[in-house]
Amino acid sequence: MKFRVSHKDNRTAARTGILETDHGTVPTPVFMPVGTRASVKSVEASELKAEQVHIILANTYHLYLKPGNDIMQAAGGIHNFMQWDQPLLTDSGGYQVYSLSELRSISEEGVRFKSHLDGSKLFFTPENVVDTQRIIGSDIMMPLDECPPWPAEKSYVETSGAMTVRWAERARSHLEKTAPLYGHSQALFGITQGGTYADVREWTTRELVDLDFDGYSIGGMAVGEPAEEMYRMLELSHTLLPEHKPRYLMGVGTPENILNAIERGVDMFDCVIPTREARNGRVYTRNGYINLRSAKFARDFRPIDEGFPNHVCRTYSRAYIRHLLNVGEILGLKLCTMHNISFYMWLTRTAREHIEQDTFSEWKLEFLETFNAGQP
Ligand code: PRF
Repeated sequence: MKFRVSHKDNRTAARTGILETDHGTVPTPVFMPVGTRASVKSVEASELKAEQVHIILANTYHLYLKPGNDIMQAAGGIHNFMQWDQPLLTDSGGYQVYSLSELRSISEEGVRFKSHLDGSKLFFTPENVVDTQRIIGSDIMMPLDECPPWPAEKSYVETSGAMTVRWAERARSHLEKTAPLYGHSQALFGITQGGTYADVREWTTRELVDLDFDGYSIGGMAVGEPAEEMYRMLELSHTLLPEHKPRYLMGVGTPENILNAIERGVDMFDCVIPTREARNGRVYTRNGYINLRSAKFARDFRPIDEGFPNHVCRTYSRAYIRHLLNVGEILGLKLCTMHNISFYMWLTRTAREHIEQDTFSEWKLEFLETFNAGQP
């Protein structure tokens, strides 16, 4: 994997770049739709491409449980399995173990937990999580980490952060003893932690930078802390992370969070918001979001967002999609999902264009003013 910064905004830390993988190049800043179980819910690979999606995310935890490593390897890896031939990033599963599974016990060796599917006992270590990601064959892998809750005692965040750094080191040395299985190369990022304690964040970041990863993920954010605290951590991270490596803010976020993070030097994002909300009928417009389940759209034959340049807005009305949702037709969920993905792709694409023209800040303010004014 290679990364090159192509343009730096002249007033903020925003930058555009190009991430090169063996499955193609990704312009940054980029949003990665979430395809946890090797599917961006209801949307095919060819449809993702049509919405100009460059890279998607999948999850080691879920894929390890089902279909399991045997089937994944027999399929020739995830790209082959799901027929997605573009870049793909996998999260390590650490975060999912904490949010989904029962009976976790964390030790220096790794994390013991019970599967949320059948209660079977499992054990993730920094080493076997790299092995599983070799089998999945993602272009970019994440090491096992621990994401502390917010708020958490400083002493806990310190101890946990130190262990995350040691786990990252173990992941790195194990990576060097293993090889890709399918002929394409696989990058490994480091994940910074430290919650909102500036000194712990700084310390974990410096340690990981010394280990020289292919890129850096900023973990432990968007877990309930005020947005201003997250922005403060991003400003700190910007001063510590090497300029020529990609930065990925994990699990973020709303359009506003994303633009504010881009302004602070972040290059990559993933979040379930656009796809999850779509399945509740919430769709994005440049004037804020609307809920298509509402009866007020029953006779509204306008598109979701008038003049928005995507397939769903060119083709269907609010009234039609509302009807589909209302009677439980699965096409309704799919059209909402495709629309929201395309909205997030438009958001990051437009951000890139404005960074290149040195007009990012003005555009951000203007976009947010219109977007927030329209909120219900
Ligand atoms: N670690 C990992 N995945 C994540 C996070 C993290 O801290 C977050 C934080 N919100 C989202 N996804 N491995």
